[in-house]
Amino acid sequence: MIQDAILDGARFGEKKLALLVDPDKQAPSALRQTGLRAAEAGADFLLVGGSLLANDQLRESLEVLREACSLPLVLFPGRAWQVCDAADAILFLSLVSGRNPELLIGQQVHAAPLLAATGLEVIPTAYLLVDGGSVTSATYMSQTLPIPADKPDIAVATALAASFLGMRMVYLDTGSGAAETVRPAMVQAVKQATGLPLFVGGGIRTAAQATQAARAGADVVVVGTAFERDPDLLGDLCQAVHAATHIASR
Ligand code: 1GP
Repeated sequence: MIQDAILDGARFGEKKLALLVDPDKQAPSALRQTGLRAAEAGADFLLVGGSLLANDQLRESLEVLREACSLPLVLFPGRAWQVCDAADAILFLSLVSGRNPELLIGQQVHAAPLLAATGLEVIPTAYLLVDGGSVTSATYMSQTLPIPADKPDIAVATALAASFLGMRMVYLDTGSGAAETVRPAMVQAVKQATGLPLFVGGGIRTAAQATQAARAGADVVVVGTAFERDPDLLGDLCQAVHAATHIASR
């Protein structure tokens, strides 16, 4: 079970890197190479999805990735129709930083019967968008206000509420391609307050930023845009995240 692997990793301070693959940005024909490179670089799993997903190639994309590598495939859906049984698991997200009922519970109601009919592992995840200095697709498409970057107390209150509602993971995200990453003070505060496995992503482009996120408390560091711009970076980013494991557990 992927959720158990993430929970165990978080318990023992093992840091993971998830590569975000947006099928809108890479044609299925290019994804074989992505899968191969991700496995070779040492990524722990793939997150597949996006805010828009304008093309209808989700299943094909997953099948190509499956054939190219043995990494777990986890859906990161922007909408209910991004449910596909060619993946292994789904981050069942509720956008708790926003007040858009459609993304708090509406889409989830549409997705639930589809999910019940598949064997997909469902991972209940509180999704918090944080201001990263630019309007990202995630913020625009969700029509919600992100949490101000310098207000860790709001992120803590939001993540705690989600944890009391029973959500099992927290994802702090400034959105794909964001100018800035989530600040370490916010990562640290949310991790400390909730103790839940924590995903952190958005705007991570360098090994130093990946290390910073992992050391601050991220259990899973998510990278997308940096890989799209320079696939050769992924090895360094994975190494940086995995090296933080030893630091965190000392
Ligand atoms: C977005 O956290 C992910 O949801 C990844 O962001 O594309 O900026 O790495 P980047």
